[in-house]
Amino acid sequence: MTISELQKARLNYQPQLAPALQNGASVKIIEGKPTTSAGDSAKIKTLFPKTYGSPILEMEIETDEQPQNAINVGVILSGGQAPGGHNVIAGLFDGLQSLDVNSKLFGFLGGPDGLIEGDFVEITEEFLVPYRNTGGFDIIGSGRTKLEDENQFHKVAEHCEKLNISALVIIGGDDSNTNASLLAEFYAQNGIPIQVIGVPKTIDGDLKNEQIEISFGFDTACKVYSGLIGNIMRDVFSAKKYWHFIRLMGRSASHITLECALQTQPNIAIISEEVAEKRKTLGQIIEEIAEIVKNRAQNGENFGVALIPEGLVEFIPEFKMMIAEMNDLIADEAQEFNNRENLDEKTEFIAQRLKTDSQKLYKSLPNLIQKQLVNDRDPHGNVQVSLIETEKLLIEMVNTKLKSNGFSGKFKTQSHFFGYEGRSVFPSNFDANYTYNLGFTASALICAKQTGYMAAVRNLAKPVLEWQVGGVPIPMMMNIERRHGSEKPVIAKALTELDSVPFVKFVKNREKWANGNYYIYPGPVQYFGPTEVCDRISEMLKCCH
Ligand code: FBP
Repeated sequence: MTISELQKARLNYQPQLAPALQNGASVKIIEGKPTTSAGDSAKIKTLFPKTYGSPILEMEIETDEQPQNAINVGVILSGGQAPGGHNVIAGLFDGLQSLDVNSKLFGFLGGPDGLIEGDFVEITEEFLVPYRNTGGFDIIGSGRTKLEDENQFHKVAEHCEKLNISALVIIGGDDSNTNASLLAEFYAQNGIPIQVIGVPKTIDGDLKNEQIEISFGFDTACKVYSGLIGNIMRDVFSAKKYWHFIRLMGRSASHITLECALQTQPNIAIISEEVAEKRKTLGQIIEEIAEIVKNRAQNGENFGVALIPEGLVEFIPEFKMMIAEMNDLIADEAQEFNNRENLDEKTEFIAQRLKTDSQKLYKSLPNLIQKQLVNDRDPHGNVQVSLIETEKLLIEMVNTKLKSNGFSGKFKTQSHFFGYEGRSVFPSNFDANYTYNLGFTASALICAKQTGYMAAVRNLAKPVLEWQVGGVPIPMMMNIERRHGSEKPVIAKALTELDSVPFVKFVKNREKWANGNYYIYPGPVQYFGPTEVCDRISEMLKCCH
């Protein structure tokens, strides 16, 4: 197989290990105080009698090494790709080998489905070699099936028993780690001898809290998007004739948009959480953008760059209400709706039945967006908000607004969506090291006979030699939320906080960036070269320290 020169070079990259792991995965464990949960402690305690209250664990290097037994471990990747997944598996494998060379690692294929169906591959050194330090999740694949009911838990246990697996590692986002915690608790309650350890993954950056500084993949994905945004900015500033509207991935939280804004200094960046907090209407957002376009045009600058978070529309209160009404309508009148022959008729069907306010909003939307709202539905019939081309929605509505205000300048536009470009990239040095340490830490938690923990690496803004590793009990991150009509224990999603250092920094600068041209050109992710270029950490991490 032909591989790129960069891939060849990256295969030889040796991630550094935090000091505690440098003698292998058999470490000294320091227990902290018992913990509680992020919210609803009494309910979480009842739901997790075995794993609630466990202490935070810190690891130190073990100087008095004891011989360890071989362990068989299973691993899955769950949810969307994030740079560094392969290195979590590499770190886990190397950690297990450091305990005993006869330890075995089984990768279950296609995410949770592989665990349920017992579809696996044994991960050996030879198998692993071409994947070290590479992007993607193709080593074993991933999936979005939810692992949450007892039948599934029993099936998983049966497959584990056949392979003599005594621990599972689930690499995923907030939902997958919530499920890892449910699985750990179920096995602990039922005396099934399988430990479960989670690893924090998602480019969205919304799986973080006081103990988990950042999920892996965020650093690389933001560097890729910021590099692309910077390229566009340079083009914009050269040609001076277009406004570029760029929608950035991040299903719900706006961390990616905020991070990219701080890395590149665009003329406009919308942060969904602020929109929700200030209860802004779509009309207000359009007016604010139109105002910036007009002001820049008055200075002779008919160009600019605007960043739009993927999840925006769900954070605009009136839009959220309209989508909820649409979902109900289509569910209640499914047959009538489905009988409508084409998209125009379906659009009309919806337009006529929405309540007054939602109807007004729906009718004000460009036809393209009206159709997308009706057409792109998930398997439950709900609107798939992430597929709505918000950047085009804003362009068209700003254009209309400018015209109705008698704007005489130019508003020529280009639209983009950056998402998949950044999810399977070679991990940055930061993510390559971080993920390798996460995997290795997971093996140390397994060796220490822990369950219901998430692997944690802290002090990430500092060089690897100052990183601290350990484990955080997953119930500690949980609260109770209403999901699909019933109360569920879930890991609280971390949204952008409006008093956080990154957001405050953004607010302080945004007016200046709107009216001037302070673009920063970060360039592509660099893997070799000066440390300030290659080991640059995200603005989000910088602000945390
Ligand atoms: P995870 O939360 O599973 O890591 O996935 C995040 C994400 O990349 C979002 O940013 C995006 O909205 C979504 O996945 C896209 O999902 P899909 O890969 O199914 O198109």
